[in-house]
Formats: sequence, structure tokens, C-alpha cells
Amino acid sequence: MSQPSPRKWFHTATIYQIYPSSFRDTTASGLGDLAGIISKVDYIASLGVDAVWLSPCYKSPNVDMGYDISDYRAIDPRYGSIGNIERLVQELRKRGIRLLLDLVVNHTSNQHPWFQESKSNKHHPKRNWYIWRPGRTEVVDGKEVKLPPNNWASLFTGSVWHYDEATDEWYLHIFDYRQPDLNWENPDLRKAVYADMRFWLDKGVAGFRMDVINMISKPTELPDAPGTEQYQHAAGLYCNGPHVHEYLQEMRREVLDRYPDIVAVGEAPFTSDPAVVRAYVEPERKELSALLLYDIFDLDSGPGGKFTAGDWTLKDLKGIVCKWQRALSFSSGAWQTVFLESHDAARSVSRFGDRTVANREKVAKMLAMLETTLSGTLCIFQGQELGLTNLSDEVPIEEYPDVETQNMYRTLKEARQLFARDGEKEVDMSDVAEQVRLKAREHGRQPIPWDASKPHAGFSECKGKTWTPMNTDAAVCDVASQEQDADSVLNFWRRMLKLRGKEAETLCFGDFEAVGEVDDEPVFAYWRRGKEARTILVVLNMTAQDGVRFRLPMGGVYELLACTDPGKRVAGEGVGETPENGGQDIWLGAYEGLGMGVTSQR
Ligand code: TEU
Repeated sequence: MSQPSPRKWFHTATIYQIYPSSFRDTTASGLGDLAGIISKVDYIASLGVDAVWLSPCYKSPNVDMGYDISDYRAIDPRYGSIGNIERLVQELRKRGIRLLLDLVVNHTSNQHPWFQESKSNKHHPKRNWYIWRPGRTEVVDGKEVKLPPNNWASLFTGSVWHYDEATDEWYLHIFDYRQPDLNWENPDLRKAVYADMRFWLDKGVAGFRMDVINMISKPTELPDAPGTEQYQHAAGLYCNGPHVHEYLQEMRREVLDRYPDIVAVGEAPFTSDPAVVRAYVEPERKELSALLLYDIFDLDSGPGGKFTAGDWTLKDLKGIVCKWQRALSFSSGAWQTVFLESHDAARSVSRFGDRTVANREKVAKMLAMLETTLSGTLCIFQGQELGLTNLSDEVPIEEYPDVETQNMYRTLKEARQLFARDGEKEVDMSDVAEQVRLKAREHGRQPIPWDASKPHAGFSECKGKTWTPMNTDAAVCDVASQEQDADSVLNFWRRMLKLRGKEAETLCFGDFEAVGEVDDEPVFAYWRRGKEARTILVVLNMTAQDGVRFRLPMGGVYELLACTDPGKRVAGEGVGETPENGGQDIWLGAYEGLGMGVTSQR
């Protein structure tokens, strides 16, 4: 086990993720833009966050909403200009907030000049900047059929290989075929990526969130993945590959360590082994600051992927939290992130609680209490601070624009049609539709409702539709009304982030211990213990069940620091402070959460 690192700003930081397309539109185009973000910097600062992570707004044909980049050094004119980024850096800095950009270098767009050159002929010096292979052939009914080089499945359905007629070779793409994977084995490619990173760091950017950074090193042989499916899920082969650590250490030396106080948060899907994670984040290895892990996001995926029903229980959710809190803590010398939402997921209120009008706020606050009392760099996604829910069921699925949703829906439908009785083309997709309504990325990508009294809730002045659907019913939970309400979800987040700052010694640097067994019971309770700081006990009722009993552990005097239901209990200095003696029963309402300082304990 490695030693705790020197303390860095990101250990206590909260990062606010902004999805530029959906934050604020100033051009009446229906798509958010950088000027819109700049116009809201005071709002961002009012949340009490330390950094902003901006999802991509580089030049892109937008097949995957900017995660397909055609020029790393240009801002897509739909969002603004480089000047807007420079201004955003300044405006945020004035308010003590740093800007992180998204670094998407596992793949580029197929429109990137690098790919265009690579594709131009087999002998081009950039051919090897991407992953090209000859295909396989098979004779079917006396005819030669071309087959991809291996059986790997793309994460956006189908094969990872796309055939290029002109050169009679295939290139690899883990995501859409318009997102070809870069070949990190090529040192010239790596140098070019580092130069593009420096371009932004020289502009005062404080670091990066690194898209699928654990996928950049593929096994050179590209062996078939085990299994009998035509296209086989192969993340076990292309994630955490043979040279990934070498490349990241090189990136640190060549780029990141040349700038002060940089943060590098790597996204690492399909990675659940703490030992594998530690190899990226132990400070002495000089790779990344922390990883974004997917265990919670994948919790409700079914056997046929995200849009098939998955069974999960509270015990699973609690278990994941406990596992990572124990495995990666400041005292054990490995850091982590804490997050429940991003642009890649549905809204946490709808996934983990219920979105009834009666419970929405309660669930949002309970989850806010969970996240703000765990250790790790906290990443909150825009709109989460408002307790936004999934899209309402009135929005037809055909209007969901995401490439992932549409590909997966179509693939599942085609598979059903194939197995349907002759001529029967109308297959039942209601179960898939239900999963889309629960988990599609569009739910997270809804525009921010700034003011419900305005068209498009103040997000845009466009005449027609916004680029992606948004809830416009009474339950939009807009910023304007939440600003007026001291007990709104928004103001609860602000209070919890303040508390997190004040109690950072315990909540950020302290250790974690669950109270009792991790089980399926409604309550999730845990201790946070800091060195030379008070212990905090967090008690959460994670269900809609009212009147749930929790027995305060013996031998403590508990002082209420935070509560989700101020009508019932009052937190705060002097006012209704409720020291309670150990051994006492407390009764929790639906989704109620309590944070208690423990002033003396056995
Ligand atoms: O996500 C990585 C990733 O694995 C996701 O595609 C994930 O499988 C999916 O979102 C689950 O619903 C990153 C980006 O965050 C995502 O937006 C991009 O689509 C993807 O990489 C490709 O760049």
C-alpha cells in the first residue's frame, strides 16, 4: 500500500460538469454555446464548486455530440471561438474556479485530417496513426465473403471494424465507425497529441478529463474475444491494455508535469478491480489524479446491455460505494472520484429513487447528502443540483437524438425481427422502450431550465425545438424558483458543499466505515473518521418507506449537522441542536438523510 500523497487542491474539490450543448443558448439556435456559459459564471460560482469540466466543444461533425473531434485546436463555431474559452478561463479564475477540458484522444472523428491522410493510401506516413488490418475471408455458397479482422463488438453496436474499399483494409473503432481509434503505439501520434494538450494548457486550462483513457492501448495481436456471439463484447481485451501505464507516464513527463497544479481525471469504463485502478492513481506512479469508474453506471444494465432490464438491489448499490470508499482513500495513498451522473447517464433521481412530484426533492437531497459525505473528488453534472428527472414519457423515443440510443434500439429491434415469425415486422419493443425511458443518455442531456415562465424554460429563444428534448411541464424544477426557496434542492446542494468544505478533514481526507452489515434494508449508514477531526455519522433512508427505524450506535453524543427534511429536524448552531444519546432509536421519513457530528464515542 502506498503512502498518502501531499495534499493537492483537487482532493477537496468539487468539479461541476458542463455539457455545452445544453447549458444556455444565446444565439436562438436551440443549441447551447460558450457565451451562454460565460453569462452564467456567477451562478456557477454561487454553487460553491472549485472547477468546471467542460464537455467537448471542439470542431466536430457531431456524430457523438462532440466526442468525435475533427480539430483539437479549434472550437466548433456553433459553440463560439477560442476567444470564448480564453474569456471563460478568466471569468472563472476571477471567481476562484479552474477550467478543465475534455481530452478525447482514444479516437478522432473520421473527418480529422489525420484520418483523412491515414486513409488516403497504405503507405502514407500517417497510415499507422490509426489501427488498420487486412480482413479475413470465408467462402459461403461458393462465394468469397469479406469478414472483419476479429470478432470484437463496438460499444455502439456491430463490429469494431469498418471496411475501406479503396485500400481493401479495415480500421478499428470502439465507438461509431465515424470515430476511428488512434494507434498509440505510434510515437509520432503521441507527440502530436501532447502538442495539442499543451496548446490548451498554455491558455490557462487547469487540466483534463480524459475520455476512455483506459482504452488507448490495445493488445498488438488483437486476438478474438472469447464467446460465440457474432460480435463479442471485448472490453476485457481493449481496456487497461499492455502499454497504457507507459503512455500515461510519458504524458505526465512530456506535458502535465510541466504545468503547476494540473489535474488529470481519467475515464475508465469496465474497470472494477481496485488493484487495476490503483496502478493509475497511486501518486508515486505519476499517472492520473483519479479515475471516473463505471460500477454504479453499469449497475442497472441487463444481460443484453444497457437497454435490457437489469436486476439490482440496494445492497448492490451500497456495496459498490463501500467497496471503493475502502479501496481508495487518502490515507491509503490512492484517490478517486465520486459521481452519480454525467452526460452519459440518466438522472440519478429517476434511476435510484422515484420521480413522483412528492418524492423528487427528497430523493435528490438524499443523494446529494450521500455524495457530499464520501471521499473523492466530487463531480456533479449540470442540472443535478436542481434535482432534474428523466424526460417525461410523452416524448416519443424517435425524438431521442443520441447515436447510442438509436443504434441500440435499432439493433435490438432488428434482432427481434429476425427471429419473428414470417412476415411479422411489428415486434414488441415495449420492454426496450421502458429501459430507454429509464437509462438513455438524453435524460442527462436535457437543457437546463433557467426560468419556467419563459419559452424553453429560458434555455433558448429559438422558434422551433431545442436540439434535444426537455421537460417543459410543471415539474421542470427551474433555477428561478429554486433560488427563491430556501429549502430547494439547489440550496440544499449549496449548504452541503459548504459543509463538505468546512468538514473536509473528515469528509474528504477521512476514512470510511459502514455501520453494520451491507444489506438490502432501507438504511445506509456510515462513519467518516478524520485524523484530529470529529467523526461524522451519516444515516440515509434510501427508500420511499416512511418511519424507518435506525438505532444510533451506543456511546456517542450526536449533533445534527445536516438534514434533508428541515421541517422535521433543524440543523444548525444553537437552533434546535439535538444532541442524542447513543442507543436511542431515530425514525426516518421517506428518503430522509441525516449527517451527525459525533462529539464523543467509545
Ligand atoms: O464514454 C465512454 C463509454 O464507454 C460510454 O460510451 C458508455 O459506454 C455509454 O455512455 C454508456 O451509456 C465516453 C464519453 O463520455 C461518451 O459520451 C462518448 O460517447 C464515448 O466516450 C466516446 O467518446
